Amino acid sequence: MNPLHSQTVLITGASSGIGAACAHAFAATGARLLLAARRLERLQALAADLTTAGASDIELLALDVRDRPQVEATLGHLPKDWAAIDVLVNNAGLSRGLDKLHEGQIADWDEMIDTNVKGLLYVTRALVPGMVQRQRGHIINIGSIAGHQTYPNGNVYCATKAAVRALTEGLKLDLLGTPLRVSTVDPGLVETEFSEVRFHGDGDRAKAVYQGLTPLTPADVAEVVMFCASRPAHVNINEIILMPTDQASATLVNRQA
Ligand code: NDP
Ligand code: 8X3
Repeated sequence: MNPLHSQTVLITGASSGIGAACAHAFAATGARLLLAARRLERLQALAADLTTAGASDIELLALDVRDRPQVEATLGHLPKDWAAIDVLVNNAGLSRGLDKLHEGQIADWDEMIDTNVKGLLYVTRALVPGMVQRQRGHIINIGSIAGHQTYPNGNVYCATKAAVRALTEGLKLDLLGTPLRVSTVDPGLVETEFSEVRFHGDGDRAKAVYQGLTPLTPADVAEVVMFCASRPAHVNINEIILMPTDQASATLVNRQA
C-alpha cells in the first residue's frame, strides 16, 4: 500500500495551480485531504473532480492565510477526525507587480509579505506544535527559484521566497531531535494563474511570460512534492530546485521566436 494512504494532508492554496495539482497527486495515493484557500467555490469544484476520480475523504476550508485570527480559529478547531495532520503543504502564495523597488506599490508589497511570509508562518505555528506532540509530521514549503536568485524588478517577491528558504532551514534546525521532516520545493517557471495574479489580471502580459518555451506544469511540481512526501521516515529532502529545460536561471530562458 502507498505509504501516504490514509495520511491526513493539508494543502494551502489548493484552489488553483500547484496546490490543486498536489491535491490530485495526494488523492491518487488514498490520502485524506484538507484543502484550503479563499475561493471556496473553486475548492468545491476541485473536490467534485477528485470525488469523481475516486477520492472520498475531503474536507474544505475557506481560509485566508493572512488573517491570523482566522488561521488560529480554523486550524485550532479542526473537526476531531481531521486535527492530526501528517503532511502540511505550505503552497498559498502570490506575486504582485514587477516594478523597480523605488517605484513599487506598497500595497503589492504588503500583500506578498502578508501571504508568502506571514501567512506561511501563521499556518506553520498553528499546526507544527500538534505534529511535535504526536511526534509525526512533514512540512513541505513551496519556495521558488526566486528565493535563490533575485531578478530585476522581482525585489519583494524574491525577498519573500528567500524568507521561505530561510524559514524552511530554520524550522529544520529547530525540529532536530524530533522525527518531523521539513522540505522546500523551489520551482522556476510553472504555467498557472501566477502571472495573471502578478499582473493584476492582464492576461496578455501573463501569457507572454510562457510564450516560446515549454514551462513546467503544476503536475510536474506536484510530482516532486510527492517524491519528498514519500521517502522513508529516515530521509529528509531538504530542498529541491526544478526548472523547465528551457530555463537555466531566474532570468535566462530559451524562447523560440
Ligand atoms: P496560482 O495563482 O495558480 O495559485 C495560488 C494559490 O494560492 C491559489 O490557490 C490561491 O487561492 C492561493 N492563495 C493566494 N493568496 C492566498 C491567501 N491569502 N490565503 C489562502 N490562499 C491564498 O499560482 P501557483 O500555483 O503558481 O502558486 C502556488 C505557489 O507556487 C505560490 O507560493 C507561488 O509563489 C509558488 N511558485 C509559483 C511558480 C510559478 O511559476 N507559477 C514558481 C515558483 C513558485 P485563493 O485565491 O482561492 O485564496
Ligand atoms: C515564480 C517563479 O521566476 O516567476 O516563483 O519568480 S518566478
